[in-house]
Order: sequence, then C-alpha cells, then structure tokens
Amino acid sequence: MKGWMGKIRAVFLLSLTALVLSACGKENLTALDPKGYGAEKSFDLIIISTVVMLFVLAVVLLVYTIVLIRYRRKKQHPDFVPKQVEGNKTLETVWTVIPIILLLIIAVPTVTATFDLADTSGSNDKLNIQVTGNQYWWHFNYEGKEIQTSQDMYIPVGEKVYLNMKSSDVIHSFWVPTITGKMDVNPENENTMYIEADEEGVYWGKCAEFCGPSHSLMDFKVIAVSQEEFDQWVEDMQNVNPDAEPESTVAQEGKSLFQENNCMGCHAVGSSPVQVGPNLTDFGNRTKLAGVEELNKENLVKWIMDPESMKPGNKMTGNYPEVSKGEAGKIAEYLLQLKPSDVTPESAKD
Ligand code: HEC
Ligand SMILES: [Cu+2]
Repeated sequence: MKGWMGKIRAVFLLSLTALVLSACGKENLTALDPKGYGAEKSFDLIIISTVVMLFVLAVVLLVYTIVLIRYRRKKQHPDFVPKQVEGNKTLETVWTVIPIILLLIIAVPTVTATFDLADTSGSNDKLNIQVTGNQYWWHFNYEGKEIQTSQDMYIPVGEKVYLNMKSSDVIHSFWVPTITGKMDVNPENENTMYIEADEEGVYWGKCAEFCGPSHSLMDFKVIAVSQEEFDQWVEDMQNVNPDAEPESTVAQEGKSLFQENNCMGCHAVGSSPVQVGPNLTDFGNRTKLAGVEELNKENLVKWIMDPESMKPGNKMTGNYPEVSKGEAGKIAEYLLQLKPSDVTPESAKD
C-alpha cells in the first residue's frame, strides 16, 4: 500500500512539474495577463461573466440546499399530499427579471467592446500592416513602407497598429492572446482589426482555426519595441540591399546555391512581390525557424534537407532540387547572416 502511494505521489509530482515547466518561457502566451488594449477588454469581459456565473451558481446551490433540508421526506401517512401551490406571480416575476438583469450586465459591456474593437476608422494616418495567413506561416507587408517580413511582426509600443487581413489559401485565425482577441483570416474577404501593446515585449501568436496538418505549428511573434527602435528598424529594413555579397566565402557560396536551387522562386530577401514562402530579409534575427523550431544551424540544415520532418504538409517540401548536407550547410551560413538591423527580439526586452 505504501509503495503504491509513493508511486502515485511521484507521478503526481512529475506531472505537476511538467505542467509548470511547460509554461516556462511562454509567459506571453496567455489571455489572463493582458498587456494590450484588446486583451484587456476581453479579460474584463471574462471577469464580468465569471462573477455573474458564480453568483448564479451560489444562488442555485443555496436554494437547492434549503429545499433539500426543509422539504425532505418526513414521517407522514403514505397518502399525505402536501399543499399544492402554483402560479405565484411574485416568484415568476422575480425569476424572469433577475436573469434579464444578469444578461444585460454581460451584454452591454460585451456589445460595447465588440464595436470598440471593430472600429478601424482611425487607420488613415496610422501604421497599417497587411497580414496574410498561409499554410503554415504568416506574412506581414508594411503598407506604404516597402517592407515585407514573415513570422516576426515588429510594432511600436503604445500605438494603435491597424491590420488588414487575408488568407492565401484556407481560413486561418490570427491570435496573440496577451495583446488581442482572435480574428478570422479568410480567403474571400479582408478583415480588419487593430492591436496595441502596452509594454515592450515579444508576444507569442498562434493560428486559432484548424487549417491542416501543421496548424498547431503555425506560430508567430509580435515584437513591440520603443518608437525609436521601431523607426530604426524601418530604416534598416528599407536600406537592405538584396544583392549584397556576404562577408565569408562559405556564405557567398551559400548565396549562389540559394539562387541555383530554385529557393528564390518562393523566397525573397528585401521587399518583393515573391511571397510563396516566407520573406527572409531579417531571417538571421529571428529566434525561431519556420515559426516553431529553435533557430540554429543544425535545425536549419535539417529544414533545408527535409522540411517535411519538421512541419508535415508544408508547401516547400518536394518543390526544389535535392541539396546535399554540405550545400545545405553553406546555404544555412548565408541565411543566418541576414541580419539587417540591430533591432531584434532582444530589443523588446529592455
Ligand atoms: C515552392 C516554394 C518553395 C521553394 C522552392 C523553397 N521554399 Fe523554403 N519555404 C517555403 C514555404 C511555403 C515555407 C514555409 C513553410 C511553413 O512554415 O509551413 C518555407 C520555409 C522556409 C524556411 C523557414 C523560413 C522562416 O521564416 O523561418 C527556410 C529557411 C527556407 N524555406 C529555405 C529554403 C531554401 C534554402 C530553399 C532552396 C533550397 C527553399 N526554401 C525553397 C516554400 C519554398
Ligand atoms: Cu492556420
């Protein structure tokens, strides 16, 4: 018996540790610690609904308990029929009016918040980003700025940023829980919303609409930096020369291999209409590969040789000539040195 208890306790502790650890480093993937306007509105609504529901639960439990005790079966003649009551007008009114009030308490702030968050009328003189959802990555086009990025979206902190969102294939859903609620990204029509981050930080985003085998791997980041850092980033990104020769000879060879192996049919460095695959302008500054894997040379070589093993169903697999490990290594050297700006996800941490 004692051995059993020990085992159960060990399993319990282990699961608890796993649960706690699994949250490590993902602190900015929660709707319960809001750091942006949309997320705060949603959080307030969560609180209001929870309070109302707890109130209802308490009242029902109370009435239930009273009825259970007061009207329990007593020693009576088997034929005893209790006094019959029906049609109590006061009671009926009370239990009709109270739920109406409760619903109004929830509905009024919900509808107000919905209209507030959908109001993109102030977008004209603000930063507009065209967001495109693709199986299984996100593309960001900074309107009027000739800047394109994928996976990492940089925004200035404390500013409303307007998003105009479409999908290139199936329906996706844009969700950065710590700063905003979800918005569907459809192939047929453009949906608009705005986001605003209160604090600098790296905010984790997820696709929240099932879209295929790698749906759960369709992660991205919103990186909120100070206005100065953002301006710097914009300038750096605009000054990128896609044809610049890398410093090391290995990277130079990698660049040629990148051109020879059809990679540029889908990927661009610098602002370009080529958007079949992620834009790689600031690839070396990212912390993740394809949104989810740790970005390092080993993983990158693995990706270039066999993307399918990392993201099943992705649109790169099988669409380029086979590359050897040596070639993949050189291409990786080239891609990893694409660091156009000193403004990186690290910059969001001061
Ligand atoms: C048919 C189009 C296509 C071709 C050709 C192609 N890719 Fe890709 N690539 C993609 C797509 C689509 C993705 C995004 C996959 C995903 O995340 O679902 C991708 C992702 C990547 C990524 C990860 C990007 C990121 O933002 O983390 C790298 C790196 C990459 N490709 C390198 C290459 C290299 C090197 C070649 C040439 C050997 C190549 N690709 C050829 C379509 C292509
Ligand atoms: Cu998706």
